[in-house]
Amino acid sequence: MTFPADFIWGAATAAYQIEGAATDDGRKPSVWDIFCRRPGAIWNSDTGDVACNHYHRFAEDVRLMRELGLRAYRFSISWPRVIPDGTGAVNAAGLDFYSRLIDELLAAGIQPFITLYHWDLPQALYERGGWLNRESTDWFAEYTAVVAQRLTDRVRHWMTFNEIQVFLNHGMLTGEHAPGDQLTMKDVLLAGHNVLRAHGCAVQAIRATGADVQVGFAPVGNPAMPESNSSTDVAAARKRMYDNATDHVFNCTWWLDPIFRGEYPDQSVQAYGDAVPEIEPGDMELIAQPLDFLGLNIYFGERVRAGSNGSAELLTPPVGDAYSPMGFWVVPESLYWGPRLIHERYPVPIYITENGIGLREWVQRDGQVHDPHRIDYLHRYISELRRAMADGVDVRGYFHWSLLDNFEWAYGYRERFGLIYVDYETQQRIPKDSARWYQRLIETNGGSLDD
Ligand code: IFM
Repeated sequence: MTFPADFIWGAATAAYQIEGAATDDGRKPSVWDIFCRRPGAIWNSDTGDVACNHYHRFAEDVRLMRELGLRAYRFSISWPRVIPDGTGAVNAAGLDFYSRLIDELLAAGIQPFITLYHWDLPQALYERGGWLNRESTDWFAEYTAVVAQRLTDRVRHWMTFNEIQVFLNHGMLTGEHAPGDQLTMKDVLLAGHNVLRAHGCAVQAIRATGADVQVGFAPVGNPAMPESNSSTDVAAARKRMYDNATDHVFNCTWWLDPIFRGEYPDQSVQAYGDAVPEIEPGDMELIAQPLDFLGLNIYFGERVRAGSNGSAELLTPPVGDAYSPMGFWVVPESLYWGPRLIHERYPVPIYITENGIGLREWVQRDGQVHDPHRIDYLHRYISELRRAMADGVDVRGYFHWSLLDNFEWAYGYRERFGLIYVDYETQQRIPKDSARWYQRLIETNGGSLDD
C-alpha cells in the first residue's frame, strides 16, 4: 500500500532549538534563556544563544528543505521575539522574520505548519506567575491574535501547544527543564488547566481572523502497546493508556478529554484527588473548542499485557533491547498503537507531528554523515504507521523530528536528531544518509518502504 496522494511528508523544528539570535532585533529572554545560565542545568553549559543560527540562515535552510522534497515544514513561533515582554508592544522585526520565512517556504512549494508554543515562555510573564496565573489565558490569547492576524493569510495549519505534558512535568514538577520549578501536583494541574484555557482562547483567536484554517493541538502520544493482539491484551493497553497514574502528567486523556469531550476523565479525577484544579463556570466550554486535527508526538511507548482482574501489567523490555543514547526505547509498533488507540477515543484526523531518534554522530572520514540506525528506525516506524492507516486510522501526515540537529534542551548539543547535520562551529549543514533516504520516501510517496 502506498500513502494517499495528498499525504503530508514534513519535518519539524522549534524556535529556541534552532533560531539562535537570542538578543537580535529586540528579542528578550524566555524562561529557557534564563534556565540555561543556571549552573549544572544543561549538559556542557550549552545554550540556545546561537544554535543553528536559523534566524539568519533560514533561506539556506528552506533551500535544503526543497532539495529534500518536503511538502510541509512545522516550526514554532518564539513568543518573546514577537512580544518581548509577553504582553503589550509588538516587535515588528520579530514578527517580520516569520513572515519572510513563510514567503520563502511558499515560494519553494512547502506548506508552513505553525506551533504557537514550544516551551519558550517570555521570562517577563514567568515573573508575573507564568501559567499559574489565571490571566495567562489572556496573555496567550493576545499573542495568538497578533500572530494569527499577520500570518493566517498564508498559513492554514495551526497548533496551539507542543507537548503540554513535557513542559508541565519537566518544567514545573521535576525541574529538569525551564523554568526549573518543583511544584506540587496541585499547582502543576492548576497550571495545566490554565494552559488548556489558553488553548481554547487561542483557537477562538485563530478562527476570529475568518481565514480558512485548520487548528490542532500536539501532545505527547504516550502509547501503550499490547503484548499480543488478543482482545484482553488490547483492553489492557487501552486501560494503561486511558487511565491516569498520580505521580506524573504524561497521560493523554487528562489533556484530551477536556478538549474533545468537555470534561476531565472520571478515573483521573479520582486518582488525582485533592490535586484536581478548581473549575470555574465556563472553563470547560472554553477548553472544548472544536478542533480540526490532533498532532501526536510519538517516539516510544510502554508494552503491557492483561494481568489478573483486568489490570494492565507493565512488561519490562527484553534484556539488551534497543535504546537510543538518550534512553528512548526503540519500539516501532508505538507508531501503530499510538495513533490507533488515540483515534478510537478521539476520531479526528491525526498528524504525526514528531518522530525520530537522537544519536551521537560526527562527520566521517569521507566528509559524510552515515546514519544507518536512523534509516532503519524510520523504515520500521513509518511501516507501522502505514499499517495503522491500512487498519483505518485517519493519518494525514508525518513530520520527522528534526530537520536539523539542534539544541536538545537539558542535553544541550550532545544528541543529534536531524536529517541534516549541523557543524555548530562553522554552521555548515551536511545532509545525512537519512536525508537522502527520506527524500526517496517522499518521491515515491512511501513506496520505497517496499524496496
Ligand atoms: O527535541 C524534542 C522536542 O523539542 C519535543 N519533543 C521531543 C524532541 C526530542 O526529545
